[in-house]
Amino acid sequence: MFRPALILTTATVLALSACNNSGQAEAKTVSASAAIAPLKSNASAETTAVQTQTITDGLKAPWGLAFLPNGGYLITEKTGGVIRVAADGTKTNLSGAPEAFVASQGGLLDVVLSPTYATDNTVYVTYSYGDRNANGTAVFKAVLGADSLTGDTIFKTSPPKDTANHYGARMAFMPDGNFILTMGDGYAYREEAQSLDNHFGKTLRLTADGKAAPGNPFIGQDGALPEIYSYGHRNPQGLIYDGATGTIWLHEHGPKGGDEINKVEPSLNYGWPVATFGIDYSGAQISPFKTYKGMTDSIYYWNPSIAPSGMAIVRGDMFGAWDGDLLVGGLASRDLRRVKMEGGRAVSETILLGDMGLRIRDVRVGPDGAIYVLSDEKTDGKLIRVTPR
Ligand SMILES: [Ca+2]
Repeated sequence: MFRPALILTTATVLALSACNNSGQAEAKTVSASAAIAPLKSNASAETTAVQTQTITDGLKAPWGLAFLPNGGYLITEKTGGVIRVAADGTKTNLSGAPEAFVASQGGLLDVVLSPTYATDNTVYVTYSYGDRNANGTAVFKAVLGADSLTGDTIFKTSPPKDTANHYGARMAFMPDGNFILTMGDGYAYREEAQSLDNHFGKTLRLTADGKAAPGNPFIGQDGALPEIYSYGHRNPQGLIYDGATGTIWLHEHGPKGGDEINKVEPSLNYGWPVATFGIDYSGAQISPFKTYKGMTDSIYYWNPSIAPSGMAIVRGDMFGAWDGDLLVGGLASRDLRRVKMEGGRAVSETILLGDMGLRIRDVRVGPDGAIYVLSDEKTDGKLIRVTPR
């Protein structure tokens, strides 16, 4: 599938400009669902001292991290395998992992435990399926054995694309037993994020078996895919469900500038590529609009970009006043960001682990309350535990 994004973009912008009779293309239009304008990142150095401990290293571009009940870890390597790491750091490469299309941003991607893991050892792994000409994001459901995965692919995004970029691929389970899967815009298909007849630039809500979950907002709508939960996203590589508040938080890569944190709710349009604080990598304008009527604003954005990947929410006492704050890994910024939250809004941001200079691919809060990060090196990626000093 190929559609000329640049031409379509220009047409879209002209059409939207024609609709804006005020001529105030740069004016901040207050969206229907968010009366408060998004806050722009203005990060400062973290003042709380932390210490780090490397649990294991030598990982091949680690991408996703999950915690096993026995104190061990499951890690996906984008260019390697699915790895079980024992509490002491010993690694086991599991047999039976799905065969991924490994190129550029594709490979083995996220990993989460099923909510039913305690009784059935079920885990979920996302990966990029296909080949150079036709690929997308897939979900593999498997039973975890001592040194194996036994399972099947239960879902593939459609239609396939011919780029090796913007797979989304983060997963988060919700209390109803369904899970959210993010899908990127495929880089060359950004206009498709506004169309409901495809999976590009969407969040999808799926059952434990990979079907469209009952109650999804566009079920029964002509031309709309039933898996879609929200749309108008670019490339979301951070996703959490916060059980304490019942909130789905997502972050997504902007282009040059305009990385965003969004509060995800069903049926809403998050704007890409009509509304963005970013510009194209060439320096060209993507859209004259930063916000747009009927589309939902982010709560927070970065300009310049940090290239966010991985997300967690601090819950518990270990970090004191950080309870309820969001953590976001930075690839380009080579650090970890703590976004302080008050009443569902971002209020400030601090920079952690900047002295390590590591591209951070994933961040999670463990069952012990500590923060865990994966660093993105090609052959020496690390699992690092972060605790207060
Ligand atoms: Ca947006």
